[in-house]
Amino acid sequence: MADLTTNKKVLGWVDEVAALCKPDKVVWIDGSAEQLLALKEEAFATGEMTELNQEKLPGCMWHHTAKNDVARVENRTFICSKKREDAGPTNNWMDPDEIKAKLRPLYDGSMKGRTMYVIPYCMGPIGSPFSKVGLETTDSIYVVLNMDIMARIGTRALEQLGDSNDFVRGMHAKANIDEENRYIVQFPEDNAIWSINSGYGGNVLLGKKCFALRIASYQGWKEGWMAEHMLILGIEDPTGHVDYVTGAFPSACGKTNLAMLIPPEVYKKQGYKVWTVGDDIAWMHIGPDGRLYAINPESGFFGVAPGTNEKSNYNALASTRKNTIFTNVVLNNADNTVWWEGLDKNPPEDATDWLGQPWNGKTSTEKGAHPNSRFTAPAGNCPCISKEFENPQGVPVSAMIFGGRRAKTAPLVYQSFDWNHGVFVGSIMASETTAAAAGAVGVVRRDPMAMLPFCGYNMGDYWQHWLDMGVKLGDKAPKIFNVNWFRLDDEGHFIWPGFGDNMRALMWILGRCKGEVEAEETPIGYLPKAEDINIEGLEGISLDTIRDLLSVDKKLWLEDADGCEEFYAKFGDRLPKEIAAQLAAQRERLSK
Ligand code: OXD
Ligand code: MN
Repeated sequence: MADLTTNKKVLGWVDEVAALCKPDKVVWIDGSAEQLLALKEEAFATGEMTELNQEKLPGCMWHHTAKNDVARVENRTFICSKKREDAGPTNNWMDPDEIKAKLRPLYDGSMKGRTMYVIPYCMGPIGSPFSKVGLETTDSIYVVLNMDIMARIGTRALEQLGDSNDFVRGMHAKANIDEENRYIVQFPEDNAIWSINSGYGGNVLLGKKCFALRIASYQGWKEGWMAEHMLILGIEDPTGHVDYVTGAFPSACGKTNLAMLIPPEVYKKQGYKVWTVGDDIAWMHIGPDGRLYAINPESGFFGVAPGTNEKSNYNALASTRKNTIFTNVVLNNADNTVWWEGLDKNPPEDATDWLGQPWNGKTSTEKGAHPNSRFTAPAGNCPCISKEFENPQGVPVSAMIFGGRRAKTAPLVYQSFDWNHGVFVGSIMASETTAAAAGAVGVVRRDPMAMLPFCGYNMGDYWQHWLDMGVKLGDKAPKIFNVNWFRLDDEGHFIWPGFGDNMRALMWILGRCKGEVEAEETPIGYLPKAEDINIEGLEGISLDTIRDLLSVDKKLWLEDADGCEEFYAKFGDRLPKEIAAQLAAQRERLSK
């Protein structure tokens, strides 16, 4: 097959990868409908993918991974900068030459008897000055078909690249899906990613976490922009004006749900609407007017299936009704559709579970779908996709929100005093483990800006980069907030209803951005007055409940400050002085 480009750097790199992996043939992915259709047919024929009911779920497919290959593997993920201290204390590190020497034999000949696909892809809208190109080589049709949903692939990506050498070189090989030899390695200084022995999305769709967060966060630092683990949403008011908000939450804290929320009746009847620009990643640049603008580098959603239903996230479910890949969910043999825990109360009897085994949902005591089973759905399917989704300049950001799962400490919503205090608020972000997940309840995992597994360089330098961006943005900087949907009552029940009702906190946030609503100054930041959170139409929530949700327990916050100090200590002299000063100042305010 003919090469798709004359870019010598691209051709040279593809030759090198082919010489190492030794595939029987090399196929360039041009992204055409015919080529993708032929690949689907091939995957159906080999059993790699299963075609679903084409009347009920047109264009949809089912796939299951190996049992040992169902999630991102943080302990096998490396940031291989030349110097260990440039990866920082929160990343695994190995010397780049050493790890290459260790992994090369694993790649060597791993594609014998297989085809190597070369996928050119563009992260961000084609034609945007903020988009970036990558190439991924892989021996997996599943990867090709997922990349087609998650990124703009094929000839158009190569056209975006032109003769430039500025592309991320991503080398994936399934090899034997051997857990012991699974490695997800980023070389930020070389624009390169090596991923081997996995077929799970987060490890192998290299445009996503590996490039758009780990490599891009490093690029953003060097080039003066930001790559963040953030959703992007727009709130349209009854006059048609849209304000945009980004939000960083650790994995499994409801980013996709917040990004696609349906306003409660009280706002809907006034004409408010919510539009989704992105559900996972935001790339942000300072625009000509000095404001911060965000694009979503992805073109699809790689969402968690279990718990997604008509009520919890109508828009996400609707997004999966066509041209979607389902991974590790239940296959309903009766009508060749899919099911997962939390979809409805009617599990299929004649089914295949995520391991590919016969499964009866009415009698089985085992789960049919893996808890981390996924849908890969085109963003264009989403009923509330923003009309700015393809805007090459992105959308202006009015507010940034941080949030985690905190049973007691963090109030429903609060605003930082200013940008630097907001960076501090992001740096102390944490999420508590739940009884279901870990056993020990309330164990705090620090996850600054929700970037712990995704920051491609020393997190101390990353905080300094945030502080520097604040200086550049000056009074045009977005306002920074923190939210917590997960406060528990004494019986361990969630107090706040969450989901669409989170709009009530977003409306306070927008009110603050516009200077329309007052706040109480507290040691941790500006808090709403209880009566400024709209509770019209909320059952079982009174002003007293809101007061409770907004309470700040100084003792708990001081204890938390000790945890922050311990965490900060790991960074030594890479901890920005300003961040240490913010913690000291907060402690002092709390001790008064
Ligand atoms: C994640 C994801 O793990 O988005 O954060 O898949
Ligand atoms: Mn994520």
